[in-house]
Amino acid sequence: MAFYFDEPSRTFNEYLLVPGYSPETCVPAQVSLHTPLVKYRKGKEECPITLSIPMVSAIMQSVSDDRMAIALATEGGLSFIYGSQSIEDEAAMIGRVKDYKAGFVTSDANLSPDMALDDVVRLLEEHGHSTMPVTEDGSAHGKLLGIVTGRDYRLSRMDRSEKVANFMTPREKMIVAPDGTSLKTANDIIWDHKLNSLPIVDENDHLVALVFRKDYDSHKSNPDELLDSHKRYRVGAGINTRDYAERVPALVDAGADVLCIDSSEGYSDWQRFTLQWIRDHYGDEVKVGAGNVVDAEGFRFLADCGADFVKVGIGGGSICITRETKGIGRGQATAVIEVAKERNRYFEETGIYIPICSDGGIVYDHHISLALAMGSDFVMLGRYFARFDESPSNRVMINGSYMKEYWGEGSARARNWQRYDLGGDKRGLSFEEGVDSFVPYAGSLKDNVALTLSKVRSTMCNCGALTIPELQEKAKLTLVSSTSIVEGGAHDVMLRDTNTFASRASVDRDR
Ligand code: MZP
Repeated sequence: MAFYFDEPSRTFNEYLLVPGYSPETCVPAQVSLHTPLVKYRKGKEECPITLSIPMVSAIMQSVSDDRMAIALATEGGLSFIYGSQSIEDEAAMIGRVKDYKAGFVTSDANLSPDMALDDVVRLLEEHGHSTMPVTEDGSAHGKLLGIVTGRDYRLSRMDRSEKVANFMTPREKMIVAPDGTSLKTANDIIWDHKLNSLPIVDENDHLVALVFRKDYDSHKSNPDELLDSHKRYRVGAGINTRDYAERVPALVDAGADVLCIDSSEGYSDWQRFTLQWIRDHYGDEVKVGAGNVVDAEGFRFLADCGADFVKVGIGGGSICITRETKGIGRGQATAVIEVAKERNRYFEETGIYIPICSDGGIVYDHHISLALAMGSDFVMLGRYFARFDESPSNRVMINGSYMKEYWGEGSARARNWQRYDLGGDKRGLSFEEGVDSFVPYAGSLKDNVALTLSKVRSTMCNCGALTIPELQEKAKLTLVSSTSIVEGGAHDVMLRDTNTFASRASVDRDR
């Protein structure tokens, strides 16, 4: 006979945290949000990779590319670059994150000396940048011969066919700095010589990057930024259970710090084979998360297969229709609570702590606090990050409001069939498990993450916790009745802002 769980499966919205004692030392400024990303012998050794904030971005085409990864690592979180693209393209995105040096820009509008003023005007229109290095072959890293800025030409007086070589500021009149110069030194040179930009060149006088005066303030180092031992941003990468023998080496070579098997359902031999292949070829050197699972058995299986972290959640994603389509899944809160208990049992038995990630279904900012309190070490978010400037999708105007496109990996648009693969020769999506949608545009990642985390810190203080482990230890959680959920929002008043009234459920979501 089938097995029946005793409890109904519940979502985050059905729980609240009951405050604990807050001593006077428990203030948001003192809260640390550091949290382990991969398994380690807790109490005996340091975790090899620790996140500064408990947020990672979803392994999705509409969420995590190199730009998102840089923005999120700057704040202390981590992106998993989507795997539903060619191995070369995914590795190139990883490479761009690892090569990125805050404040050092690879020039995308470049000239060669035999180009004409007309080309300058065209590039200006295309890229909007008025500073254009002139290199021997017109490439971003060619031998530097000069530079053209708005001060070098006058459109009203010059012929459009005039050669760049005749009006550029030549190399011998330029101030440059050698490769390896720090951002601070570059900035000092810019100020000392009253420059707008400073080209960085290698020992052969080839252009490496440009540093701009206007960028300096926005690139002052951020105390939380997530860096590797070479001071490069950390980045994760999604993999699948089909082409790992080719994809994993390419991603590791490109510098990926951690991998994650991206699958809608992880309690399977396909994950076991993938993890085994990685352990056979790289030992413990390559860190890899697995999932998704929603119960103790699934966790135990992936832990025994060697997963470095385990992702929890099936069917709770905002764009996910897996529960409707296939009737599988579990309420996210119940899944996290059960998996966290099993994780703790596993730790008691083995001394190895395997972080768990609550993936999908975070609607309000306080759901992050609930997920952490219930035992998650970090959360993965798709819809949340898709709303920001840094997500890869288009911003569009719909009915007078800006929206960003957001589509599921199981939608016909993403066609990520490997995520739903159950073996066999058949390849391709046979039915959709995700939708193609819009989410309200919300501005910059930095501002939104800061606000979200200020709420998490504040909740933690209400619970008397200054760290995530302390929150997990001290949290007191209560189920709420459907009537008390109504009481939880503004009620029995007429809101001045009718839009807010029309979508009460959007306080955090649609900010
Ligand atoms: P959310 O933050 O938008 O609620 O959920 C994001 C999560 O949904 C992803 O991390 C992934 O686990 C899951 N996802 C992605 N695509 C689909 C789909 O097409 C999906 N069904 O469920």
